[in-house]
Amino acid sequence: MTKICVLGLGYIGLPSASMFATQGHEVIGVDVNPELVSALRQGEVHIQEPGLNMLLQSATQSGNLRVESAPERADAYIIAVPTPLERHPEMGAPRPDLRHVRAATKAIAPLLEAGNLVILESTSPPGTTVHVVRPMLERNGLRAGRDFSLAYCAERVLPGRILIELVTNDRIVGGIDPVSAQRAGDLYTSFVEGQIMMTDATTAETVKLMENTYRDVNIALANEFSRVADHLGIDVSEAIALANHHPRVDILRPGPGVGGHCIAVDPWFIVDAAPDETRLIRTARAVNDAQPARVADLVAAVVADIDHPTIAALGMAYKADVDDVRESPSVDVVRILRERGYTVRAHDALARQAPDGTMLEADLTTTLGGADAMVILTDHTMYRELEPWSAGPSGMRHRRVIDTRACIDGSRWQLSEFAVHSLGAGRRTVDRPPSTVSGIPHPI
Ligand code: SAJ
Repeated sequence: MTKICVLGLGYIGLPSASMFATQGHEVIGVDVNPELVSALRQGEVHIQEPGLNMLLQSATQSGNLRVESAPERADAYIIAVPTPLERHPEMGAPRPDLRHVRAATKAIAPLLEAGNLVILESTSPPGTTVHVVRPMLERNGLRAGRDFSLAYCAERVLPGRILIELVTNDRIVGGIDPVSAQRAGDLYTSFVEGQIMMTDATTAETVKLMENTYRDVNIALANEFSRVADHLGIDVSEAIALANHHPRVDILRPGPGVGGHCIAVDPWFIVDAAPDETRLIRTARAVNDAQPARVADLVAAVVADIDHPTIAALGMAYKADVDDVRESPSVDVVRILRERGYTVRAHDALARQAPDGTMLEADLTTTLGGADAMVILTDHTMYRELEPWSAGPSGMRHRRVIDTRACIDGSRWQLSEFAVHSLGAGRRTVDRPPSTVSGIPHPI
């Protein structure tokens, strides 16, 4: 078995370190956050991810996982630290921020010995492994390829399914030479059941970015189709469902914007690497980044006839059934509405705090009680399963729903005399006014 040092115990590093430990490797999990280190040593997991708690327990109980604040000599080093963006509006496009990658590489360099393997897992701009990590590791005289192996291998797991996809997904491994790729691939075979494909490091880095950029551009297309549907007065959800019956069409879903620390971030790594070749990618980013303001405009239109309306915003996480509020478009929508003077109560089914640390509403009934409009921003299961009478005994003051994820059955809510609006719902709002059917019990 191999002694592995994993640097960065976040969404990817912690599951990976635990997975290697349960497979019998000796693993030192390293993080620079002392609170995180002590929490993990107590077996407390800071990430809401199905199965992760149990995996960490079994990894710790196996005696193969030790959590430390600094790296130690090992046979293999895996760098899984964050690679955020540096956003300076005056600078134009956001730039990749590699400070954590550089810090982790600097921490490893003095420990490096002949025969070691170093793998960069962090999503990184093309060329990071070869032009940033490699020279830093070679400062002590060892040569990558000759004395130690160096590879790149990003994960492609879907938050909410991390433990499943860590095992089942195919992996792309890129080496600075074929031996490095092979050695890294061999290490992952200890738990990866998917296909492991080899290439060079820069190609592997670019492939990861292409995957997420592909998704961002296609989400932008769905969002633009919803604008077209509003303009034409047709229902975009119906149109997309029909179009996706074509054997080679798979249009994604409109929403309030693109969140998370990947899809909204990674395209900028490609733009940064090839600024003159990436007009489409930039435009798609602009389309998606314009969605929160578009949702705020829709909310404003729906409550335009009400003095000092109160808005109940449901869902602060960036996507369904996760508690991650980082880079969430929901947070942008709430911020914009509040900047415009609206009273907004922000609730989330899973997250307890907004990114700025403010507490979110804890009780849905209280959040909805007396509100003039409810805007669903994240399609958590709790919200999908909402019933029109969910607003509790006092109920909402006005029965208006803005469903930005098209995740509730609008016709059922209309039967309870709710006016239902959503993105690209042209016809649903215009041709199909809420029908009042006598005999249906009033929801509140
Ligand atoms: N979204 C839409 N409409 C859609 C799909 C998504 O508005 O049809 C929004 C979501 O609400 C969310 C954002 O896009 O705000 C991103 O969600 P996501 O589920 O597309 O992606 P992530 O960030 O949770 O995970 C992605 C995945 N990449 C791809 O699907 C190509 C995952 O496989 C990656 O491993 C992950 O990024 C990552 O860490 O890179």
